[in-house]
Amino acid sequence: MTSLTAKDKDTVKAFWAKISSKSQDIGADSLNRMLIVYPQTKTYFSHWKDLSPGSAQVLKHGVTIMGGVDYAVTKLDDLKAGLLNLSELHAFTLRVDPANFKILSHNILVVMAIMFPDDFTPEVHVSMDKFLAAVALALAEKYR
Ligand code: HNI
Repeated sequence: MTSLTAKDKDTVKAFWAKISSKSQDIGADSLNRMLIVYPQTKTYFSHWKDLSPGSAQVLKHGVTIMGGVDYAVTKLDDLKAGLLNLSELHAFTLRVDPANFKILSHNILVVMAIMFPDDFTPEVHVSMDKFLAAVALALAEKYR
């Protein structure tokens, strides 16, 4: 995976600044889609009592996930170090199969394209895709 160029980082920061006020909606819809389109991911949330779209827990976790993405945007220059704790949580405590990181990232891109069609240009798309792939790689770091 090619690393993020300076241009990628600027593109990610500029796009994120534009859309982060909607991060709750982005997170909730991305999580909803992941649970519906890839139902195998539900197993990680079986301890939740209500997995239905728009449930308080799904909405709340949508905010949580995007909080992680928001934090990753501030750690663009060293995602592995920045996301170390989160990687340990997902690897050791939650035992999330790292293949699912790509699945969630895909859904986040789909929701961004739907919600921000004008801003989500091909240039933004490639930088956001590379950024989310780098986040997935950093989250999978502790699996090695
Ligand atoms: Ni993830 C908890 C961020 C992908 C399943 N996850 C978190 C938390 C953050 C977070 C932040 C809260 C940590 C805390 O409580 O301190 N998760 C992210 C990010 C990504 C991601 C940034 C990728 C972009 N998580 C995934 C994926 C799955 C996943 C792909 C499963 C398919 N995450 C969880 C579960 C929890 C979780 C399960 C605990 C939720 C709970 O309430 O018990």
